Amino acid sequence: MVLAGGIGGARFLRGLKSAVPDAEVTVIGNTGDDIHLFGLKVCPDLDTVMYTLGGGIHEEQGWGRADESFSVKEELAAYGVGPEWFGLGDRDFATHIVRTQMMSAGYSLSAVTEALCARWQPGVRLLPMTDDRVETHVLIDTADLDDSVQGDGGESRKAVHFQEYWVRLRASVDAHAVVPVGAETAKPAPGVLDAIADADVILFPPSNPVVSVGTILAVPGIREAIAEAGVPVIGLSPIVGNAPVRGMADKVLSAVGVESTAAAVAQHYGSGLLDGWLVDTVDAGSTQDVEDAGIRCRAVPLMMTDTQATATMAREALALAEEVRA
Ligand code: FO1
Repeated sequence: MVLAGGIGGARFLRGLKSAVPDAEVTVIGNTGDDIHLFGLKVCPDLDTVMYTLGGGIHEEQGWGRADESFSVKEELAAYGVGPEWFGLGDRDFATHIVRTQMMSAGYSLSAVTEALCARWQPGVRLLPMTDDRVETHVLIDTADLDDSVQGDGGESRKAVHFQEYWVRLRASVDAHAVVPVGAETAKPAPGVLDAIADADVILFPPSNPVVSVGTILAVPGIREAIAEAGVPVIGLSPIVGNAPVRGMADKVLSAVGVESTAAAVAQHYGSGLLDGWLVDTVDAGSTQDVEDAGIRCRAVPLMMTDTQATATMAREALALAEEVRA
């Protein structure tokens, strides 16, 4: 079982599938990044996993569809309808239309995700963390914004949707808090707690520990179920050499008071949750700190440069799982 955010989680899963092609893999996907745009429900992380494993992803970008065009977005812009900062392509739009249509007809997000996956055949069972609406918001200082993105004026702090923080602002201003709005009353989606209870091993890919894995763990019952599953829980550090491998994880880590180091992220999850942690070889010096925190730790190459390198990482994670199980 794997908890996954977007690009990092999806690429890790591709390596895992390559390493153990016959394994039954259930993925719990983050839905805190979801956003409603143009009356449509967009689920970036679920779609990134689905497209990546289903062969439809834009490889260089890591999100959205390959061979994409943007006629709909351009036509909307011609009507003055935005946001112009979020790149929804024509092919991608079809996914959001199908999802929204099914949800308007009364289907749950998990039922819709299953229907979308019937087309993409990702080779994993992809479950949203919850069928309830959860939206990650980021608290920022309006004084930090330049004029082009100023708020209405007056207020000094405001909460923006995670996508606005990530894509529009490029995480260029400090995040003072990250709040998964709605998580506290959300219920795990059908199948999520059973998948955790039935798992042989639980993996945290090198996804963002705050806005990806952290949001999944914020759904009441999920963290507890993982801690009590009685199987090895192994994570891979998204921080290599004190910087995020990709993305801007350091920005949101500081919002929750966690240093951008591989050891600090392991301690943030804690030994109550994690049994094992992989750090990159450049961070080999920090393995003792992690072990001192009660988490078995190994240093191995953690750059997901291609599927083969990622498959090797997945094998290392599974080997560490066997080591802690023994
Ligand atoms: N990321 C960007 O940097 N710019 C975009 O315009 C953008 C659009 C987008 C549309 C659909 C989708 O599924 C993902 C998209 N992403 C875009 C990626 C996304 O914002 C984030 O990387 C994830 O939410 C973080 O996991």
